Amino acid sequence: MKTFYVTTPIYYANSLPHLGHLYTMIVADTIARSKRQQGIETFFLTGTDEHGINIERAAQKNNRTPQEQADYVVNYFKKMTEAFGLDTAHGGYDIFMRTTEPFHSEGVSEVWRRVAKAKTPKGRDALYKGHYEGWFCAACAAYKTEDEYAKPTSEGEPPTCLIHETKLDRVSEESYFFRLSDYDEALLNLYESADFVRPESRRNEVKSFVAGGLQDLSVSRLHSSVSWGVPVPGDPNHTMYVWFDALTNYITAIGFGNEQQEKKVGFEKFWPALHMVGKDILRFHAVYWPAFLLAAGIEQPRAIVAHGMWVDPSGRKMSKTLGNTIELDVLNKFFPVDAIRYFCLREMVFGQDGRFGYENLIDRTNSDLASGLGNLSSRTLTMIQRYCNGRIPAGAITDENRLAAKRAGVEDETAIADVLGHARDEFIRYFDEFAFSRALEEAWAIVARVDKMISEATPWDLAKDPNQQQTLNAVLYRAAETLRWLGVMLYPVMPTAAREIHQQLGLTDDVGRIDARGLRWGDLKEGVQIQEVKPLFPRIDKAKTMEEIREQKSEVGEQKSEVRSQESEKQGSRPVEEGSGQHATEADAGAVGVANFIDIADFAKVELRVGEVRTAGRIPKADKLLLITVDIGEEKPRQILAGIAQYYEPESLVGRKIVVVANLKPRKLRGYESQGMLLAASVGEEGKPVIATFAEDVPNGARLK
Ligand code: ME8
Repeated sequence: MKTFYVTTPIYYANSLPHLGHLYTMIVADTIARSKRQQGIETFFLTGTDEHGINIERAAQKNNRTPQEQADYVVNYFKKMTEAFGLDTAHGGYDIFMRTTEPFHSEGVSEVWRRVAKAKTPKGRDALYKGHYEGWFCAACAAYKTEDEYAKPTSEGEPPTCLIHETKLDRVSEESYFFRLSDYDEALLNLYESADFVRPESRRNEVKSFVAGGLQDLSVSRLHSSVSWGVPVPGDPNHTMYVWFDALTNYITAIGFGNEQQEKKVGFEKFWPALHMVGKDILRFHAVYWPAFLLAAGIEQPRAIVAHGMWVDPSGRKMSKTLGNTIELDVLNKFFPVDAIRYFCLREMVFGQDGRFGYENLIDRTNSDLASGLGNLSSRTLTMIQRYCNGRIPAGAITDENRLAAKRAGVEDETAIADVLGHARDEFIRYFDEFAFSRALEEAWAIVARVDKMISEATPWDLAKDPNQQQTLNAVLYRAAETLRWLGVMLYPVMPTAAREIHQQLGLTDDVGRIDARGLRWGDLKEGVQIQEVKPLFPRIDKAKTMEEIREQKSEVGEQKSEVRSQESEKQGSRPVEEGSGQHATEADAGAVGVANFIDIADFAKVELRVGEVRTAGRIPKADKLLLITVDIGEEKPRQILAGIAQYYEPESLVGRKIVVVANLKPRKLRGYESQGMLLAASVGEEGKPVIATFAEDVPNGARLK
């Protein structure tokens, strides 16, 4: 039997997942479902990357052990994968891989031992001990070369990672090195196959990186610097580099180097895999991983496919520090899973970056799903209910009715079968090239065509004339048969809606096991009793939903700040990141969506006062913060830091009356004490601040009640 293996990256267990992580899982899940439909035995892996300094630091910050930190994040991941129908029970992943599994240490140690014995293509030891001197970014879990960091502005300061804008760690210690520099030719050979790294643009990127020359890679840290990881076999003073450990998960999960998974899954049976990754980690997958495998004498992956990144509607990269990530619990609360899946695959041109905004998601759901596919399904089935006693009518047209049917706009059966067959072939072709957006365009062209046929044929008029019964039946059969095809084609993208379409059509075969390649026009049997007609995608009220999302986001933000401040109290004060007020690194997995009323006494605890801005200025190296002083009727003006620098020129604020939270505990930001908070509305998708002010004259210090 044919087999197929698809993986997502294993995500860092330092913070909770967001839309970006969900996206890769959706893409991999879609591919896995399509393979399963074709009768191919498929194994789908996702999971978490749980070792390394990154996790150690997050654990420390949250007052947990590294294992507790990993468990906490995994718990949330599992909740979310279940909510989004991506878990095993819903036909999604087959393994949620965790690098803290003992079988993984066993397997990765075996890979290390093999590499340690290996010779490079140039006949030298693949692994050697040396001394590493350089800079390391904990967030990337990567060593940084000069062109990958920003030099410090003042002496004695470390450089900053260009990706994470965080300070780098100086590493100066004994280390094992992997002799990557000897693998350039072997790697370039691999890239000769056009299918190995995809899409083409990414393949070229990787090729030129390797052709530019490779440096040896430090693959261990001293145990005294990083203890949370897999010890180097035979040298426990060293901990394996987290990427060596993490990448190897793809083979240990299916049984390489360990009996447990070998028995359960089978390495030979499923390897090689297709690795679906974001372009941010392409180098690790397309350069380091193949080189490790070459050294270990293990077959290469089937392909490494890199997608683009989701950015916010204004084109900014999504980041927790900017507070513009799309949170999974908000998505899950307001949108059907299939609408999210459809949107992700339709909106992002695969390989390029895509903009994600709730408003776009609502628009697409309403136009393509509620008015498009959903409407086609409900109008067709309702008419079958009404005009054909709820049974699938006959599609054939006899010779004497052919002309009348043609005049009514009813396509000939062979013509519509050809159109559909061609669209299906194109759909599959695009799908196999990961051009999901193009594939879905093909499917929606069919929706439009059949919709048009119905509108032209006006079955509601045909129903008034008994002589037109055959034509009426023919229209409805064509629409119903098209829906059956669409259900099969769209199942990998929209499993719930596809099942629903088939169920409402009265079909009992599992749509998740029907291969679109085998669809034949006319297999929908006349006389089948259709089932209760239910809307597939109810319309979303845009204004109301946007309002609710905004409310929910601020609720979530507040609860997160609360979690954070409790946590920081436990640890004593720790620096608050710039711009992190709304979205902390973690949300309490269970504390979302609770609408709490407060007593007036609670409100009275907040001391809101009228203030007048006296001075305002920027802060060096903090492009989001303004430092303002505000007269709130006290002896001395208050100093306040506000995250509004991207929206307000400091000069424009001087003399302005604002509202200040006067009894907020002072806190330090960027070395300045902030002695209050100004109030602003958070507007639009990007949460643009608009400062609250007064239409009438009010004295400084007046209390708001
Ligand atoms: O890199 N848009 O984990 P990670 C699209 N542990 N996809 C996004 C995204 C965005 N804005 N943000 C994240 C790691 N992703 C390592 C991987 S694998 C052996 C080790 C997705 O938690 C995308 O798949 O930083 C990206 O490659 C991945 O999350 C990075 O996840």
